[in-house]
Amino acid sequence: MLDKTQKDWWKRAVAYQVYPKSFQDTTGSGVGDLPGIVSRLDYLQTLGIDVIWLSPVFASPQIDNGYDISDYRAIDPLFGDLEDMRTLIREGKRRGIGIMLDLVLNHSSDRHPWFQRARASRDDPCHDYYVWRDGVPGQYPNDMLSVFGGPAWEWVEEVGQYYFHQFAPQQPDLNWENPALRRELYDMILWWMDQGVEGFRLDVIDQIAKEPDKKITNNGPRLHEFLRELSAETFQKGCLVTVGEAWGADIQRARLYSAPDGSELSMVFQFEQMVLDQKPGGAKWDLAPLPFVKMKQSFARWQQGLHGRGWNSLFLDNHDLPRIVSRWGDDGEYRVQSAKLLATMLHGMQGTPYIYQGEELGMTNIRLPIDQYKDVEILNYYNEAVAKGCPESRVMESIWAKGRDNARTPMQWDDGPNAGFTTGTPWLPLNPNHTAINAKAALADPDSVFYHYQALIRLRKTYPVFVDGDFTLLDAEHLTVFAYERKAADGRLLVVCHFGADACRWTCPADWKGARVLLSNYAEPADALRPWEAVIYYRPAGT
Ligand code: TEU
Repeated sequence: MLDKTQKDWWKRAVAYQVYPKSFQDTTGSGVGDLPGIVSRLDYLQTLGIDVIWLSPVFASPQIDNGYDISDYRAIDPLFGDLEDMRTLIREGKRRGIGIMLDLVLNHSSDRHPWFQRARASRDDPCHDYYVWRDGVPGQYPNDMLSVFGGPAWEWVEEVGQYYFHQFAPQQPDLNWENPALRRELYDMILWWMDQGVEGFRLDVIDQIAKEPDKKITNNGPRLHEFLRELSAETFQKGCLVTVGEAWGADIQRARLYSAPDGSELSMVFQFEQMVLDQKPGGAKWDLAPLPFVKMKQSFARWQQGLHGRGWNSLFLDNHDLPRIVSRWGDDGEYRVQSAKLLATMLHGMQGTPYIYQGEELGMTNIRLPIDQYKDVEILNYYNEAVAKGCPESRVMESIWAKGRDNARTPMQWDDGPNAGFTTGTPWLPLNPNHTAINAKAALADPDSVFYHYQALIRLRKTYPVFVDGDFTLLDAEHLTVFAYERKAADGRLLVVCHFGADACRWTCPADWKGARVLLSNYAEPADALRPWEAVIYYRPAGT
């Protein structure tokens, strides 16, 4: 177990994201719940993780699956109650697994009492907790659009004003310019810290310092000022792990966010690699092949840019992204090999790895007819694109490739009815491949993707070079091989990953001949790289 009283313990940690709706149902409601997570803690302990990032379980109308919070201090009855949360925290701690809550501080639900008061009267102190502009019905303050489509402004008759929303209209943006609002948020965070949570993930944190009159959404002028205040008033009073979601972060900014003095956060989720396979300047739905060489160079820049000057988070999957094995791997013939390769590529790097539920099983994307999707982003996109005359088949291709529900289908626990996820009707269909791809089968197979992740986690905890080592990209222009070296006081690593189904001649650097193999996705060594082969070599210092 990690000693979480040590400063920067999270640099040695591995995190696991639970999307509660889809993890484990214990009531037959078809929706996962907190007791369900408790019942699977032993599984997570076997995997070897140290913290769970729990997507929001707070009271919410669930317009955006809990990213629309109506009470930050209450658990949504869908998931259980506060007592269940306390049990989860306690039972997790017993197994060395901490809970990171997902704080949505950029916006609340329109059902939050603050907003209910804000929309009723301009004179209410809560009115200024949100972002309002005068106007007349039908004439928006400006032409800004929301991330989920449609205008970013919504008219409220009672006050004769528009409010600003970067996401759905039911997610009004909070006004961080208001000190009383900030204080309310800090008190709420301190309250959760008292409940024993070990960290927080901060939703779209780079969007809090918005200035709609200048059309500024992320990276607003006061962003880092707000973050430093937030951190000093809350996180720095404990020994927590914090990660901010920051689509707009470049390396320069990530150094501020994750400054080694701890003045802001532990680290950020940045998305530079995750947007490479969309058309330059295009929207997420405009598909393009992955530019492999650019992808390697991008990872290398981040590895080197934050080494000693900040801290990376490492992830390929989350609840907003399609399944990585379907996206950058091969979810057909080489599903197992390529899932292991992707894990190896990522877990060999410096940073804190995040595993998204089911990634450790090599879970894949799903193709549903449009009427079976639930995600507000998918449904809005479909309606808008079809109305604009985009052929439906093309719209569906985009949704099947990039839609967020790909990652949100229920966890595949076994080959029984509904994969052991629920005894009721699942809120989102299960992937039909659950009869073959499931946790029970993975645990019974020593060559499974699961055990590969377990091995990677063990290696990180055994060899300091995984945590501390620097990063050198090898053969930068190679079209299928991603190879890099890491070096620290204890020794060196060489990670070699061959992205492709063809055999490939790749010459190991001379000083690596005969080095020990720490982990590979093939049982025996060979002269050429085989389909989706991934190997980690190690040399102790001085050899
Ligand atoms: O995501 C932020 C965000 O910008 C995403 O909506 C992103 O643009 C989209 O998912 C790409 O497909 C966070 C949460 O992770 C997401 O689940 C929420 O819907 C969103 O914020 C609003 O809270």
